[in-house]
Amino acid sequence: MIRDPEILDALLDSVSRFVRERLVPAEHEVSETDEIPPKIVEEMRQLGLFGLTIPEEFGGLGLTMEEEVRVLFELCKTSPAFRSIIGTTVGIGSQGILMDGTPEQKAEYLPRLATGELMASFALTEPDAGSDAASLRTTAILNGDHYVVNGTKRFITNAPHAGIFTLMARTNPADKGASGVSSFIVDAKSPGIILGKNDKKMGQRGAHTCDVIFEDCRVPAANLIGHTEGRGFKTAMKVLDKGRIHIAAVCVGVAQRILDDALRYAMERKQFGQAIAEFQLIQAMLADSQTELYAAQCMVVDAAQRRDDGENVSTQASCCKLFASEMVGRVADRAVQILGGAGYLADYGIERFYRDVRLFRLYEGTTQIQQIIIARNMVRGARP
Ligand code: COS
Repeated sequence: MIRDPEILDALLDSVSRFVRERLVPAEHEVSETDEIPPKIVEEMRQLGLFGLTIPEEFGGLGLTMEEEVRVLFELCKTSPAFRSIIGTTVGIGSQGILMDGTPEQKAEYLPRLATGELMASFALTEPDAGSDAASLRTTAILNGDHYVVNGTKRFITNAPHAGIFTLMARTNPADKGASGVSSFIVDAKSPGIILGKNDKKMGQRGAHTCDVIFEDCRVPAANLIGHTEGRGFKTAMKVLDKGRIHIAAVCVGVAQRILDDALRYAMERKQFGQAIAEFQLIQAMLADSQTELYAAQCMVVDAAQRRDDGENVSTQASCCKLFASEMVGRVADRAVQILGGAGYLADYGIERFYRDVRLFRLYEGTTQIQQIIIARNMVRGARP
């Protein structure tokens, strides 16, 4: 749902200009230093990028899902590490508070998340609970007016920058399933939180992940999201439904950038006396990429519109995440092929995208988890 096309167009224009003038020129530096320059992060704050999804009453831009994906199509025509620094605050880190938090919790945290003063991280995954998220073992045991948290969270995006964690932990250790899990807002500065070393990753340099270890960390009972135990897994699943459309939109943006670069190269590069873009075997790779990119874009916009209309989009979100993340992998692979030897060299940037996009098929649910969700929903829906 687009509320005001003129305001949205102005936002899309300023994001697009910011990407062209500030982010694209900084890509190489970010990949070399593994850090987004603080000045750029500050400019992202000024542009309101940390508050894209937080309602206006809490100081954000309150974008609808359709508006959000259209912003992401523009914002992601650059290294995905730039999206990652706002991603957990805009997405999985804040949405649990927005969806299931009490009015007091929203009023306390959302305004500071919207300005980017506070960054949020989503702490679900553990060393032994990845795809099987409901088996998580971190415990949060009520002791007076505090919960005492013990356990280890793994691969936590933006943990080194986080002001708060949206934490999923087991409040009822006797219940080993989803209904024993609750969600909390945890101040990252709380005593008893230890951050592991930054993970060394295949790609997305500039985006940081690490372990978050809780050792007798005391979390005020008032920080239990929605003041209701046993609802944390459902909160996480609802957050991920939205997050998967968000990631699919990211894939579309990055794929567009990769394809633009590959097309430009194919039109400039001459072999056998003409631009390689004139050869039909190159054209086939360009055309297949354009077709799949267009399909993914249409899916993402459709799922976003359905979500804005209040539909349950669990299936569509997984379809989008599955298709768009696989699509961007194929587009990146063909781009390397079109650039040939240059595609394998760091100087041309395509090999960096090739490594960066590999993550999209893994996080916020692997392709195989999306297949399971889609098929399960189909079977459930078809039962009499
Ligand atoms: N929205 C709301 N509620 C949901 C939901 C959704 N999208 N999906 C599941 N639930 C509810 C179910 O309805 C069920 O509630 P009831 O017991 O009241 O019926 C409860 O949550 C448990 O659901 P389910 O039985 O389906 O859980 P499973 O353990 O079988 O697994 C999957 C569910 C595999 C879908 C889940 O573990 C998953 O998404 N795994 C991937 C995790 C992931 O993406 N990790 C990435 C980390 S973030 S970077």
